[in-house]
Amino acid sequence: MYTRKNSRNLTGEERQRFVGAVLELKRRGEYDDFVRMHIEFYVTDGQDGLRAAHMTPSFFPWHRRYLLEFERALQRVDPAVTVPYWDWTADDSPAAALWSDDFLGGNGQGPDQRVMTGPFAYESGHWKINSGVTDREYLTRNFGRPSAPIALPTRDELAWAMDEPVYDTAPWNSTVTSGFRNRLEGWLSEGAERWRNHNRVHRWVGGHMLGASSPNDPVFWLHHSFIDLLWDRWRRRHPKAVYQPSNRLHPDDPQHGRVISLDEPMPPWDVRPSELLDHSRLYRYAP
Ligand code: CU1
Ligand code: CU1
Repeated sequence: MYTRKNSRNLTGEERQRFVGAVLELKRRGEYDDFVRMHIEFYVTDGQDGLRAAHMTPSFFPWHRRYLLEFERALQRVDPAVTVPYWDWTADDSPAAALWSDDFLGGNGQGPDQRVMTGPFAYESGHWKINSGVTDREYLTRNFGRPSAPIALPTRDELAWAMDEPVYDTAPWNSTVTSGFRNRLEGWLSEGAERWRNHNRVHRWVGGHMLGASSPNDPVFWLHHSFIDLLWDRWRRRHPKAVYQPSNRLHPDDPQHGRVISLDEPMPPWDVRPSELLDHSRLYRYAP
């Protein structure tokens, strides 16, 4: 049993050990295995096949297990390390301590949006992008997308998702407009407000955080640690709500074979969403 802390409360030593363990996984090649897994499971509505990770009810349990695998890898390097979380409703600007030189480094600079500061700058010599969706070898960020500015989600925007009492609803994809899952995952509506909550944060950081290879930016893990915390918070607020779909979809359902119900195994681990609902024996979140 261990604790995941708010990233703003990490001591200097805790930051250093988290960064050190991430860099060691990168050096060993294990980090890029995680990036490749995320690319492999980035299946959208427009594609065929099972959607285990995105645009799907199992968005939360899939990422919970993915984070646990990453955290176990970090802990094989340094048993004291856990994945901190980034509360982007509070630390909502480029001035947040998260982006300091001894933690995740700062914004991308220049026309190529290259990260130039901190341990994940290309010039540090330890962070070469090997599995991206482009052939750029340096990490990129573009905070707030200045060409068409967006802000991080506010508390009210997050509350709009957290207040929703139903977990998810048919057709279980990116188009559903009700249900907690897509209100937090954030594939909704059109225009300026198109990207909500979880997706908005990927858009706000920009650069590598935009696409299937988003775990190339280590902030991915801190973002998804907060998403995992929010799933907990939602379950406590709606104790009668259940994971949906709770039963296998009928073979005539157009989403049959495309989404994972409560007791169907989730690749690549063959773990069921029902086995991932309660993590209280493994870890907790510090307030
Ligand atoms: Cu993901
Ligand atoms: Cu994400």
